[in-house]
Amino acid sequence: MDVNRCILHIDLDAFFVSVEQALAPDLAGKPAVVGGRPDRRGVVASASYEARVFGIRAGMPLAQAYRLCPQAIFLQGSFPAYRDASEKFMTILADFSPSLEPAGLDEAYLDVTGCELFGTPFQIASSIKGRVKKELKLIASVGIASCKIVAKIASDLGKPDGLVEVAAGQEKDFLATLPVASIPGIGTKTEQSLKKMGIKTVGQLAVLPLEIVKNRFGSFGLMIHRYANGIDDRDVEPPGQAKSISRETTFAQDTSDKNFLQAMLQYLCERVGAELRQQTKHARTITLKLRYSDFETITRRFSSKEAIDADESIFAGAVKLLEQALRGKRKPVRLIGIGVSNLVSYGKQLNLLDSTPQRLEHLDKAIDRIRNKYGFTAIQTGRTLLLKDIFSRREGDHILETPSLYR
Ligand code: TTP
Ligand code: MG
Repeated sequence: MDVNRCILHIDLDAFFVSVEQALAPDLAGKPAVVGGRPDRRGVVASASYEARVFGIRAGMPLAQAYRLCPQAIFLQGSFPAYRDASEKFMTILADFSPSLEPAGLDEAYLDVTGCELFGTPFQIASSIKGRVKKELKLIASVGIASCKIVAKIASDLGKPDGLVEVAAGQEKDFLATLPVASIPGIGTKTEQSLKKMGIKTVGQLAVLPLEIVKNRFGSFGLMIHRYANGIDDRDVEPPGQAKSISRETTFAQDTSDKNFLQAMLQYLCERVGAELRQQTKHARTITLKLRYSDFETITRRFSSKEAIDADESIFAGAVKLLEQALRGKRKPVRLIGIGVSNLVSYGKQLNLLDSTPQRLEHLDKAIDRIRNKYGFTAIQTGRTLLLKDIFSRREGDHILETPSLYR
């Protein structure tokens, strides 16, 4: 606990769907789902709270969502609109404190320590909610606490339209009765393991002897134990220090076709590369994510001393990881994703760091310019031509790839 800090966690309610509802007010108050047509494969990305009454949840197959609520409105989704809303949301937050850390498109941490000028933390949270509602027609849920983890759990607990403040010193009491799954990072697997140990609430986890959590869950165990005790030293880190950039996509059909996988990988590398260059960053680490048909999910990482930003360099690393990952595996692939991290900013060291051949640099720059003007798929390169059919089948706005949530 740090009584000196005051951190807000702000998360928009039913983000994708709420943006759709703000754009088409006749959707307001109705069960609606973003993710695509229910007769296609794919999962629910976002469900309105009206749809959640029927049991629909993010991550659920669309077909199941349809069975639960056939009258729900199923929307394809339009990523540019979400990005636009996200940027406006972050701009509002930045008015309240320079210490702003976006943690996703629709969520952010804001350190308001010493921001008395704008009022008490509760008043700041209320002002944020008011501006988001008025200017974006969206609803924000806010948690206020002395550390990130408690602020995040508090914003989640109050949803929808929440505003929950946890007074300094009350963190442990606040968490004690909540189910362990309230702690971000504790998924079904850990939840089940803890249950077998007789641990159901955060309070029970908090008092477990350290040796037991360490032996059972390693360093992850120590982290959730600290969180369960309301202890989280992480600072709010503004995006200058952005940690990673990633893109992933789920296939319409599971596939073992190596050429196709490589084509999609190249496309995703190009998306990541474009974003990297837009942020004027270089990356030292590449991470491949694969989900197989049976939902087994793996990540493979590669780091080098050299920091890169060229599409071709990212792809070269990624394709090696893909080959390693597929070696000896028979299972078809359901999802593929690529991320870069360990980012460094362009700066005086550019010449030292940047060993990208000039040819590649010019090529990427030229392609970036055209894509910025005419859209990303205006140019398709090399093996991504294989994906032409996919691009042409998907009409209008579509979510082919989403920034992945490697959390
Ligand atoms: P969340 O904030 O987790 O979900 P949400 O905003 O839809 O609902 P709420 O916060 O009220 O519980 O995620 C933000 C957006 O990220 C969400 O609107 C859609 C996208 N997303 C996916 O694409 N896939 C997912 O599995 C999840 C959880 C979210
Ligand atoms: Mg949200």
